[in-house]
Amino acid sequence: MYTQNCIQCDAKYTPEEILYTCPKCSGLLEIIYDWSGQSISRKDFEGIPLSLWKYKALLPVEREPVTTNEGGTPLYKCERLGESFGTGTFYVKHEGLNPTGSFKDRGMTVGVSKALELGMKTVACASTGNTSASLAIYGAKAGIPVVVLLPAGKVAMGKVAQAIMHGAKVLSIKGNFDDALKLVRDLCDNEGFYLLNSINPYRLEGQKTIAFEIVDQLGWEVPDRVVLPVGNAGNITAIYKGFKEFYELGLTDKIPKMTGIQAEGACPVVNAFKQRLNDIVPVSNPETVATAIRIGDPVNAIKALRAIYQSGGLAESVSDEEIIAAQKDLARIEGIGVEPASASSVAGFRKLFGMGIIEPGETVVCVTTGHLLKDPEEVLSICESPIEVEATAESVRKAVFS
Ligand code: AN7
Repeated sequence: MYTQNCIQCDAKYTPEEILYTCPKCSGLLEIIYDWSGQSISRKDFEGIPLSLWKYKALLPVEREPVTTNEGGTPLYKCERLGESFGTGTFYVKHEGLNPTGSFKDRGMTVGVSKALELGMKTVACASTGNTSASLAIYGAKAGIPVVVLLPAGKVAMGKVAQAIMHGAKVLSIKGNFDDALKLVRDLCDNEGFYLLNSINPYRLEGQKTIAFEIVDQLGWEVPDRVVLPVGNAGNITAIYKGFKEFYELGLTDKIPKMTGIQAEGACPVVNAFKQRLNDIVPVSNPETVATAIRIGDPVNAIKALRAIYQSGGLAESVSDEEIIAAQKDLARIEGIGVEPASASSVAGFRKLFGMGIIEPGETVVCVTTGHLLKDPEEVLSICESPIEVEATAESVRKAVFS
């Protein structure tokens, strides 16, 4: 049993109500479970291969899910890169290895399953790219139409390719992501489309499984800190909720310090955190190489700031240069290929360790949220070009040894 609860005025709504914010006070909603009378123990999860639906008992979906095998992503131990930072080993949870190449699939398998359960006929979202790619495949699999609104000229090529190939109706909006989100909210309110941005509390339920998997992969240990990129601020909220639920169920004994990283040109959550505020002042012209997190007015900011304060975590910004350096180091030292937004987690970890804020000996997990192939154009713009050679053995040898 669960309800949709307002985080602000604590009003409670039944699971069937189609709501994105509280009708009474406009507060954000979250799914709250009543697990009393149910006994959930570590044993229930043992011996089952890692995947999102391994945790169905803790998810708000009753029907057969719309799934393409999401979750079960690797947790890599990064010894060499950690040594080069001077921190020692840290972990990378590589969410880029989900079906569409980003963590969004966790939210969408749950969100689209819920859409069918609620009898919704069309699903929609605004997106900096990954959300649209993900919604497109789950809409295709569910056999329902998908409408996505993208900020024109600011979405990485791989993501647009996915959205159009999987049959979504793709609109390119002459504005930024924040404009596109306002427009799609209006469209959903007026046309009865189901909104699957991270303001949808059901979508975030899928994403909380990142926390469950980290605990599972560490053998029921909870890391001291989880570092991740923050854009619309849904994922940090969701992962915190996952750790909190395991803790409240008595399955674990602590909650990690949630550490959110934003790009310098798009960092309203960091600005709010540094002034110890409970809400943000939007950034009007966000800009960064990490287009996935080029967001000035994150809808989940209030939830994210709560997650950060309650867990004793923090928020920090990184420059585009620091993001690119971390992206290259992950690729070349650890063999982990990520898109720029994802590399911001590792860039932030490196910076915070350098500042003495993250301490030696902490167990740290950085979440890399999207795959390298999402944004090949950025890669070509920051890496050496292939060397053109004549098709002769001599010119090949010359080029190899030059
Ligand atoms: C790779 O696809 O907002 O803080 O519309 O694609 O939960 O928003 C993407 C966000 C981090 C930020 N890393 O997560 C979208 C979108 C990658 C992302 C984020 C995104 P949130």
